[in-house]
Amino acid sequence: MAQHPLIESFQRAGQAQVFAFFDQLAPAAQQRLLEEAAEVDLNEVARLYRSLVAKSDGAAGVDLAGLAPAPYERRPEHGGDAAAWAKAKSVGEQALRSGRVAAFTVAGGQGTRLGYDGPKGTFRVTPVLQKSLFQVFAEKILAAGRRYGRPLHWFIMTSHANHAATEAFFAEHRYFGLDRGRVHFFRQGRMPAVSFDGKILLETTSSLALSPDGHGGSLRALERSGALDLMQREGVDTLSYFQVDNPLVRCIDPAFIGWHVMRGSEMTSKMVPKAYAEEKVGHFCAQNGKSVVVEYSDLPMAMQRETDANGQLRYIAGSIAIHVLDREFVRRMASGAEGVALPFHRADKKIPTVDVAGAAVKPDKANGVKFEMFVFDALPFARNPVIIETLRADDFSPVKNADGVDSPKTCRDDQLRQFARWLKANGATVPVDASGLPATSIEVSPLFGYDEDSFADAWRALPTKPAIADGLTLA
Ligand code: UD2
Repeated sequence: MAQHPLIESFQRAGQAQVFAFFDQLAPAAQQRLLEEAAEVDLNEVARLYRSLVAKSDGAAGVDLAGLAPAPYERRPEHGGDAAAWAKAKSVGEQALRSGRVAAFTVAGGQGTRLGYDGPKGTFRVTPVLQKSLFQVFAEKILAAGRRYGRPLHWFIMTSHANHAATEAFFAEHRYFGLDRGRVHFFRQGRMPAVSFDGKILLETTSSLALSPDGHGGSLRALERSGALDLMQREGVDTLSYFQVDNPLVRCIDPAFIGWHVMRGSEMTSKMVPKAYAEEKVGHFCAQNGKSVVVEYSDLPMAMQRETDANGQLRYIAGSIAIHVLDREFVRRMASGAEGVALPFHRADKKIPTVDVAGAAVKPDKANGVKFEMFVFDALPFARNPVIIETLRADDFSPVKNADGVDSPKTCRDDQLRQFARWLKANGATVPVDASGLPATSIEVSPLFGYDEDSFADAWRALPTKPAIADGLTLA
């Protein structure tokens, strides 16, 4: 076989199979394979195989010792300290006026459950104008920049698979009115899949089975891409993190940012009380004096169903993947320094690969393992972490599935309910059903109002209030 220092390092690591077909490949294909192989950290793969595959029977193996529900800041309407919330809001507004805050979206996921072909952010979600997820976020960020007199930087993490299409979508839509110099795309890292005996799998004879390294990969990707340095140059030290699938999210929430700043927190997270025991969200917990998130798949169902003396779920604090991160905390987590790295999780998958003759194999049961990091695993490393309650109706209605829960339909209805609530709170007559769903399709552009305060100001300023009719849009 052709000799090359990279090939030799794979041979020494017991991964010679990666180059089994190398001599038969055209030079361009050889080059591509070498480039992919150069992305692989062989020591990391060996370590992950030893700790997560060889030693384990495939069970999650999450340590539940000493686990208890995490404390959190309740909303004022649920008994929280109204004065502290008001203070947090004004501290957050001050942070926004001083330009310390940037928005950050993780958009590297593959969106397979939705069955949509294309970057998930390009999926159309709004009830009347059918705006895409990206457009909704862009307009919220644009509007918040205007409100606080400081345009915001927006960082968007993509994957190898959707990077070019994501950039093209923004260019085609002229960045939805944002200053293109403030919209920053970067790709997340990839991890190779391995067989159950630790061999890195080929997807074809000339390519590795590589997949995104999880949203936790965002921490190292922020560092590697130079985004953290850019933030530092721009005086940004606070990142408002959210997922691409949730158009209801308050991308820029002054009270949330304020709690983070006020407490000198390195990572602040939002919780919603779980709707029901089996809801598929992570759980904020306390363990050995630290805050942790335990995924729904890792917390035994008996614990998820436990109730307290009032009959309320004990593990009530659901994680909806909305965080505020301190820039230097991200840098520390990304440094890979001993003892501060995010752990990897294993997921057993059916991984398309090739057989010894190089023929394609489409497995019908799991044939290997993918490795992913989760951003919420940073929480136990953060100084002064804070968890605050938010109202689901104002922050969380993701599009994940084609039908049923968390689908385009449920998300559309939740947007309609929010618009109706804002209108009613400001004196408009909007007929709604028992669930708050208006009878008519209406839409409020984030550029008109993107939360109850900005909406109330814009509504008040309207010289004549429009009649609420089907298809009404406030822009
Ligand atoms: C996530 C959380 C869950 C809950 C829920 C709320 C995990 C493991 N679980 O579930 O506890 O908070 O969200 O909606 O996170 N992404 C990347 N790169 C990747 C993988 C994902 O950018 O390599 C992004 C993806 O584009 C999306 C987000 O991360 O914006 C969530 O990904 P998901 O759909 O895999 O998470 P889900 O629904 O399993």
